[in-house]
Amino acid sequence: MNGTEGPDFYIPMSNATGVVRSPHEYPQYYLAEPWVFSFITIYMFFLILIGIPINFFTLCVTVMHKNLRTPVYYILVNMTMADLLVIVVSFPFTMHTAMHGYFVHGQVGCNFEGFFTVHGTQISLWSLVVLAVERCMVSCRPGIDIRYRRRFVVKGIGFTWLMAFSCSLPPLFEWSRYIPEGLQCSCGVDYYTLKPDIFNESFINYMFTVHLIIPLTVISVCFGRLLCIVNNDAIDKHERDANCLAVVMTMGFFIFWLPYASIGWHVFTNQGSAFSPFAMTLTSFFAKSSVLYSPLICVCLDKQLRQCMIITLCQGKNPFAGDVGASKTEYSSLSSSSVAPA
Ligand SMILES: *C/C=C(C)/C=C\C=C(C)\C=C\C1=C(C)CCCC1(C)C
Ligand SMILES: *[C@@H]1O[C@H](CO)[C@@H](O)[C@H](O)[C@H]1NC(C)=O
Ligand SMILES: *[C@@H]1O[C@H](CO)[C@@H](O)[C@H](O)[C@H]1NC(C)=O
Repeated sequence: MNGTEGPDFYIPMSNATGVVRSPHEYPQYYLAEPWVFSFITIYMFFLILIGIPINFFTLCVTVMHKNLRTPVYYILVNMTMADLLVIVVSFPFTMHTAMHGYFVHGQVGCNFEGFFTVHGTQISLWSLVVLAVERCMVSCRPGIDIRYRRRFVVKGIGFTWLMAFSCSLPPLFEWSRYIPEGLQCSCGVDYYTLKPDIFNESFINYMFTVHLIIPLTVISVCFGRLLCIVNNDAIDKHERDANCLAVVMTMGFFIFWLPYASIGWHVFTNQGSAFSPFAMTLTSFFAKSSVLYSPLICVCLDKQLRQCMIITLCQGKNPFAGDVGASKTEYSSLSSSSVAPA
């Protein structure tokens, strides 16, 4: 045996030596030295510390500035909200778990952490799908009505939440399950056992098909069509910049998530074979840092957003108090852009 299976865990280490213990009850210091767990704790702490302000700031700036109320930014708002959800709700659990070296919160904590991580990530993934389709629509049919695009994106955002729920909820209701993985201080879905009583195999196949392959295919088809018109001058410069932003954001997402998805798929298709808990932990914690990439990419690539951020920052001590009058006179050329939300 290459692993030790329990009722609610699977540890990728043989219990021949008798040291393996349930990750819901005992520290897992036989999998890695305690300093590795401390390192993970500090890493999570930094993700929370950096992730909250940059996502929150991006969210505030996008909501506050009227000239950022275009469909592309609606999607950005959806993505930053999803990131915040993951950082605020699920990361503190992960950090606390790593601090103790095992799942101190038990199966409930595991469900909680797994659910919110998968849910937030799926919202981001489906947001990128909606974005790709929207980009395709705008670029292939220039002059399409902005109100139509808005309605499309608003419906699309509803759709992202629906799709996210259809991936994150089933493991809570006995179609597969959330289970500690890697060094046993974060939770993912069960790639490790077949568990026919919870139809694990069908769920993993469903998850990889509907929640990875299909979105990836739709995105590829849309971006494939964008390639043909990349230098078409009939298309507004702003729209072409937005296309570029969409492509880079999507690449960012897959750079963070494909290593984890590949390991999960490998473990699933090679049931019972030996794999390193480090490989799982390394890729899953790398994937967790994806909560930082979308605002960072936008700040780097999007001049308009950057400008709005600078305006917000320079407005005074408390830009969120909405000092509208002053900003209107001081930044006359951009005055229409700095109206506080109603
Ligand atoms: C730290 C916790 C992690 C990484 C939790 C689990 C994540 C999943 C079960 C992820 C599933 C997938 C998502 C959300 C999007 C890309 C494809 C996927 C199926 C690997
Ligand atoms: C591993 O083996 C030891 C000694 O036989 C036993 O006490 C322990 O419960 C086993 N661990 C698991 C998780 O089954
Ligand atoms: C343990 O892993 C090795 C290498 O991955 C594999 O060849 C072997 O069949 C596995 N043993 C069991 C019991 O699955």
